[in-house]
Formats: sequence, C-alpha cells, structure tokens
Amino acid sequence: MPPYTITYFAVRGRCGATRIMMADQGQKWKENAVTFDEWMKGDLKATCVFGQLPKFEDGDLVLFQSNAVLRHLGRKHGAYGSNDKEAALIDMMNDGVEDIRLKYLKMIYQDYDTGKDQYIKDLPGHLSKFDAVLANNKSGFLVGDKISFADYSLFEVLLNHQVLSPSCLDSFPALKRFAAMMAARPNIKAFLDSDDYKKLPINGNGKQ
Ligand code: GTS
Repeated sequence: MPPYTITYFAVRGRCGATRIMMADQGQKWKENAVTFDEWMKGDLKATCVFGQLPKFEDGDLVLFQSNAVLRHLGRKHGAYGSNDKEAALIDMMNDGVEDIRLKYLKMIYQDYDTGKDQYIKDLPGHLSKFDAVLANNKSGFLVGDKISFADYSLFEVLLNHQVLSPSCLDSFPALKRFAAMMAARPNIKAFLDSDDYKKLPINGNGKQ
C-alpha cells in the first residue's frame, strides 16, 4: 500500500506541487478522485476540517490545507532546509508563492474573461521578485543548497503561468534556469510526461 493518499477533485489545482514533490522524492501515493456530484452530497465536506479538499493522509495522520501538506512532506523528506534559519526563509518564500497562487486563482475563477490581460501585464512585477532571489543563490534553489517544498511550489506555479502566458519567463533568466532545472530532474520529468499528470486539467473550471 502506498503510504500517502490524496482525496481531491480530478484537477492539478492545489495538489499540483504536492504530486510533483512526491514524484521527485520517489514516493508512491493513492488518488481518491471526488466528482462534483459526490461532493455536492455534502457528506465528505462535513468531515473536512475546513469544509474543503484536498485531504491528505499519511497513515493515521489526516491533513487539510495544501501548504500544511507541503510542509509535512518537507519535514519528512529532508526538503525543509538544513537549519531553523533556512526553514524560516523557506516558509517566507512559500508564502510569497502562495500570494501569487491566490492572485492567479482569483483571476481564473472570478475574473478570467475581463481580468486575464491585466493579470498578465502585472505578472512581471511578481515574477521579478523570485528572479532576484534565485539570481542571488548559486545553488539554483530558492534557499540554501538543496531543494525545498517551496521550490516545488514555485515550479508548479511557473508551469501554470507558462500555459497562461508562454513567454512570461523570457525576461527572467534566473527563473527560466530554475524552471528548466526542475523540469529536467529525472523523477519530475517522468511524472510530467505521465498520463496521470497529463490527464488532469490545471483548474476545475477548464480555464488555464
Ligand atoms: N486553503 C485551502 C488549501 O490550500 O488546501 C484551499 C482549499 C480549497 O479552496 N479547496 C477548494 C474546495 O474544496 C477546491 S480547489 O479550489 O482547491 O480546487 N472547494 C469546494 C468547497 O465546497 O469549498
């Protein structure tokens, strides 16, 4: 039995980074895909701490909140820095990624038709911050000299943004290098090439 189980809608959504991280770390997991009709019955929702998915199980540990899941996996698989100072910086970077993710999700779910162009115009202002951080760290990762859960989260956000705006990384050499480096990691490459990954839409409303 795989150690981990994801219960979520059949999308990449808020499990994209978790799946990429587990794949890269050589982990197996089980997927419980929940349909909209099942969800609307309300029984599962009533059991979720915040009334939302994803739900993540690691044995008898049941977690909600996708960033808590990333942190848990980071702790377990040595992807949370080498000391408290690095861990704090990794938290900071992941919160920065979450800020972009929230803006992206708001545009996708609430404002796609009228807000997409402005969102793409504003994007360099957000991406430049990550580019500067990466340009200052010669390991190529966000913090320290090894991969962390924040790297997986940033990478996944970049994948989605390259679908939204294929040239969005062109003015950001450090981000471009980072995205290429992450995509070339053998386990990530194999996962991104897999049907399991490709069959899932990025978002639940078909916009991307
Ligand atoms: N902060 C939460 C997390 O990071 O896990 C947000 C979870 C969330 O927004 N879940 C949505 C949900 O359960 C699905 S998705 O936006 O992640 O695709 N929606 C259904 C509902 O009834 O709220």
